[in-house]
Amino acid sequence: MNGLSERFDPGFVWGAATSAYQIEGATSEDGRGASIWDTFCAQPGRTFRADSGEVAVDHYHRWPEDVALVRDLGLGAYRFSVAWPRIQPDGRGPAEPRGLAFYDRLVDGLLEAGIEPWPTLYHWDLPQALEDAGGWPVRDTAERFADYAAIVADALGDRVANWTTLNEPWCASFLGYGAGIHAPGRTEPAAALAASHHLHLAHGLAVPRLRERVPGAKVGITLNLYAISPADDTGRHDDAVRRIDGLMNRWFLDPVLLGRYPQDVLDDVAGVGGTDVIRAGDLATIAAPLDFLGVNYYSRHVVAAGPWPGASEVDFVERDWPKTASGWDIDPVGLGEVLAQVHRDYPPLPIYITENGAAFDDVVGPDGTVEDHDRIAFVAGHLAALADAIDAGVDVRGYFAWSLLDNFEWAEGYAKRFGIVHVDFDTLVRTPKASARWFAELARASSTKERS
Ligand code: IFM
Repeated sequence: MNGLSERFDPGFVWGAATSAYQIEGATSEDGRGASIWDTFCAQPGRTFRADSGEVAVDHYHRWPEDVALVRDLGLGAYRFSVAWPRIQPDGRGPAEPRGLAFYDRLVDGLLEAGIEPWPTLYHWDLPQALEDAGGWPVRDTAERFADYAAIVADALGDRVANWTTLNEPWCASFLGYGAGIHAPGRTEPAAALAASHHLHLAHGLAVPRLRERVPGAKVGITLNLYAISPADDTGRHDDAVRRIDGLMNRWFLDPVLLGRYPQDVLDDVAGVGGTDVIRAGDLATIAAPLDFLGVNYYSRHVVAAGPWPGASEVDFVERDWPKTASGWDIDPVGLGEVLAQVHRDYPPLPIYITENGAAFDDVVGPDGTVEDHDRIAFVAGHLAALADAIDAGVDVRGYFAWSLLDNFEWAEGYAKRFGIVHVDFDTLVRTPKASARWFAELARASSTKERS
């Protein structure tokens, strides 16, 4: 382990992460309503091989086995998401007791196993009924989210301390309503911007509702942040860097942590529309004080000015660089850059890496094992960069591997395996990969400070 474990404090949180739609399955059980992902997956051509989360990895029924896996790996924390359509099938109104009971059992099971539950309230599975009423581009969705957050807090707040409102609002808004490659599959740039604002508002409205109900709650939000760099150092591409950093990082960091949208991005998108939904007072709500920032880091984008002088287009440059099976550059240095940016430009706040990991084309050996040394190298490289950032003064307190299990990778269906635990998608048998054993040993050695 080359001394890696010794670079983290004994109190550092080691965990693994999942999300509801990617693992639960049982989409029609116990009163669950339809989500935008059920609808999206049913539309031809939206996901690889028309895959969906209908069965996923059947975590809804196999959760005791999955909790036991986390326990056996010796991880202290498990990050999961609550499916809004299980709690309020139509996104509004009274709670569905069977949906709440599922998370109740899960939280109890985690605590009995000595694992800290880290729920996220929204990981992209909006109730379809709310999308039918306009979805995230409509302000009412933010109000409905705050009500839903209050219901979950009332049910679990006596046992759950760490709460994350949203996972990756960039994906939910820009991929879902702009690029259309995620549910609900809309390609309306103005709606994407409006959606991003209402996601921020939903977060800001939910924070006090959580705090009222859960004394001592630690509340945060998870953002996916990217390292952005220019295609060369001539200075010609610096404005492309500014634009993309603005849209991918600062558009989400600034409102939540500074209480304002970046003026340069507002100027960039002035002709797009959608920002007229921002009302006086919204930003004060959105900037509700937080206890932590969740950072999901996967890769870097290298950008270049578009071909026409003076035009605003940006090219994303393909580098000849080692890549994951998702085609993403393996760039641990970027994690350090992202953390340095947050540290430099925003008020101090504890940070947790709530996701980091990689898809690789895992090979199952004749004995059923998966020797995923590429994934071990990926995680080790990122943890070394993380330790450097901590040494440089960034307050990072935990790391969650994405993902505990191979699962439904959204538009990529089951083609991309991110798990540290292999899942046979036919039999649903779980088998820890070499990376799980390595990660468990690192967590154990770090927590006990024994030499690895
Ligand atoms: O699988 C996703 C997860 O749902 C959100 N963050 C990125 C992961 C890998 O694409």
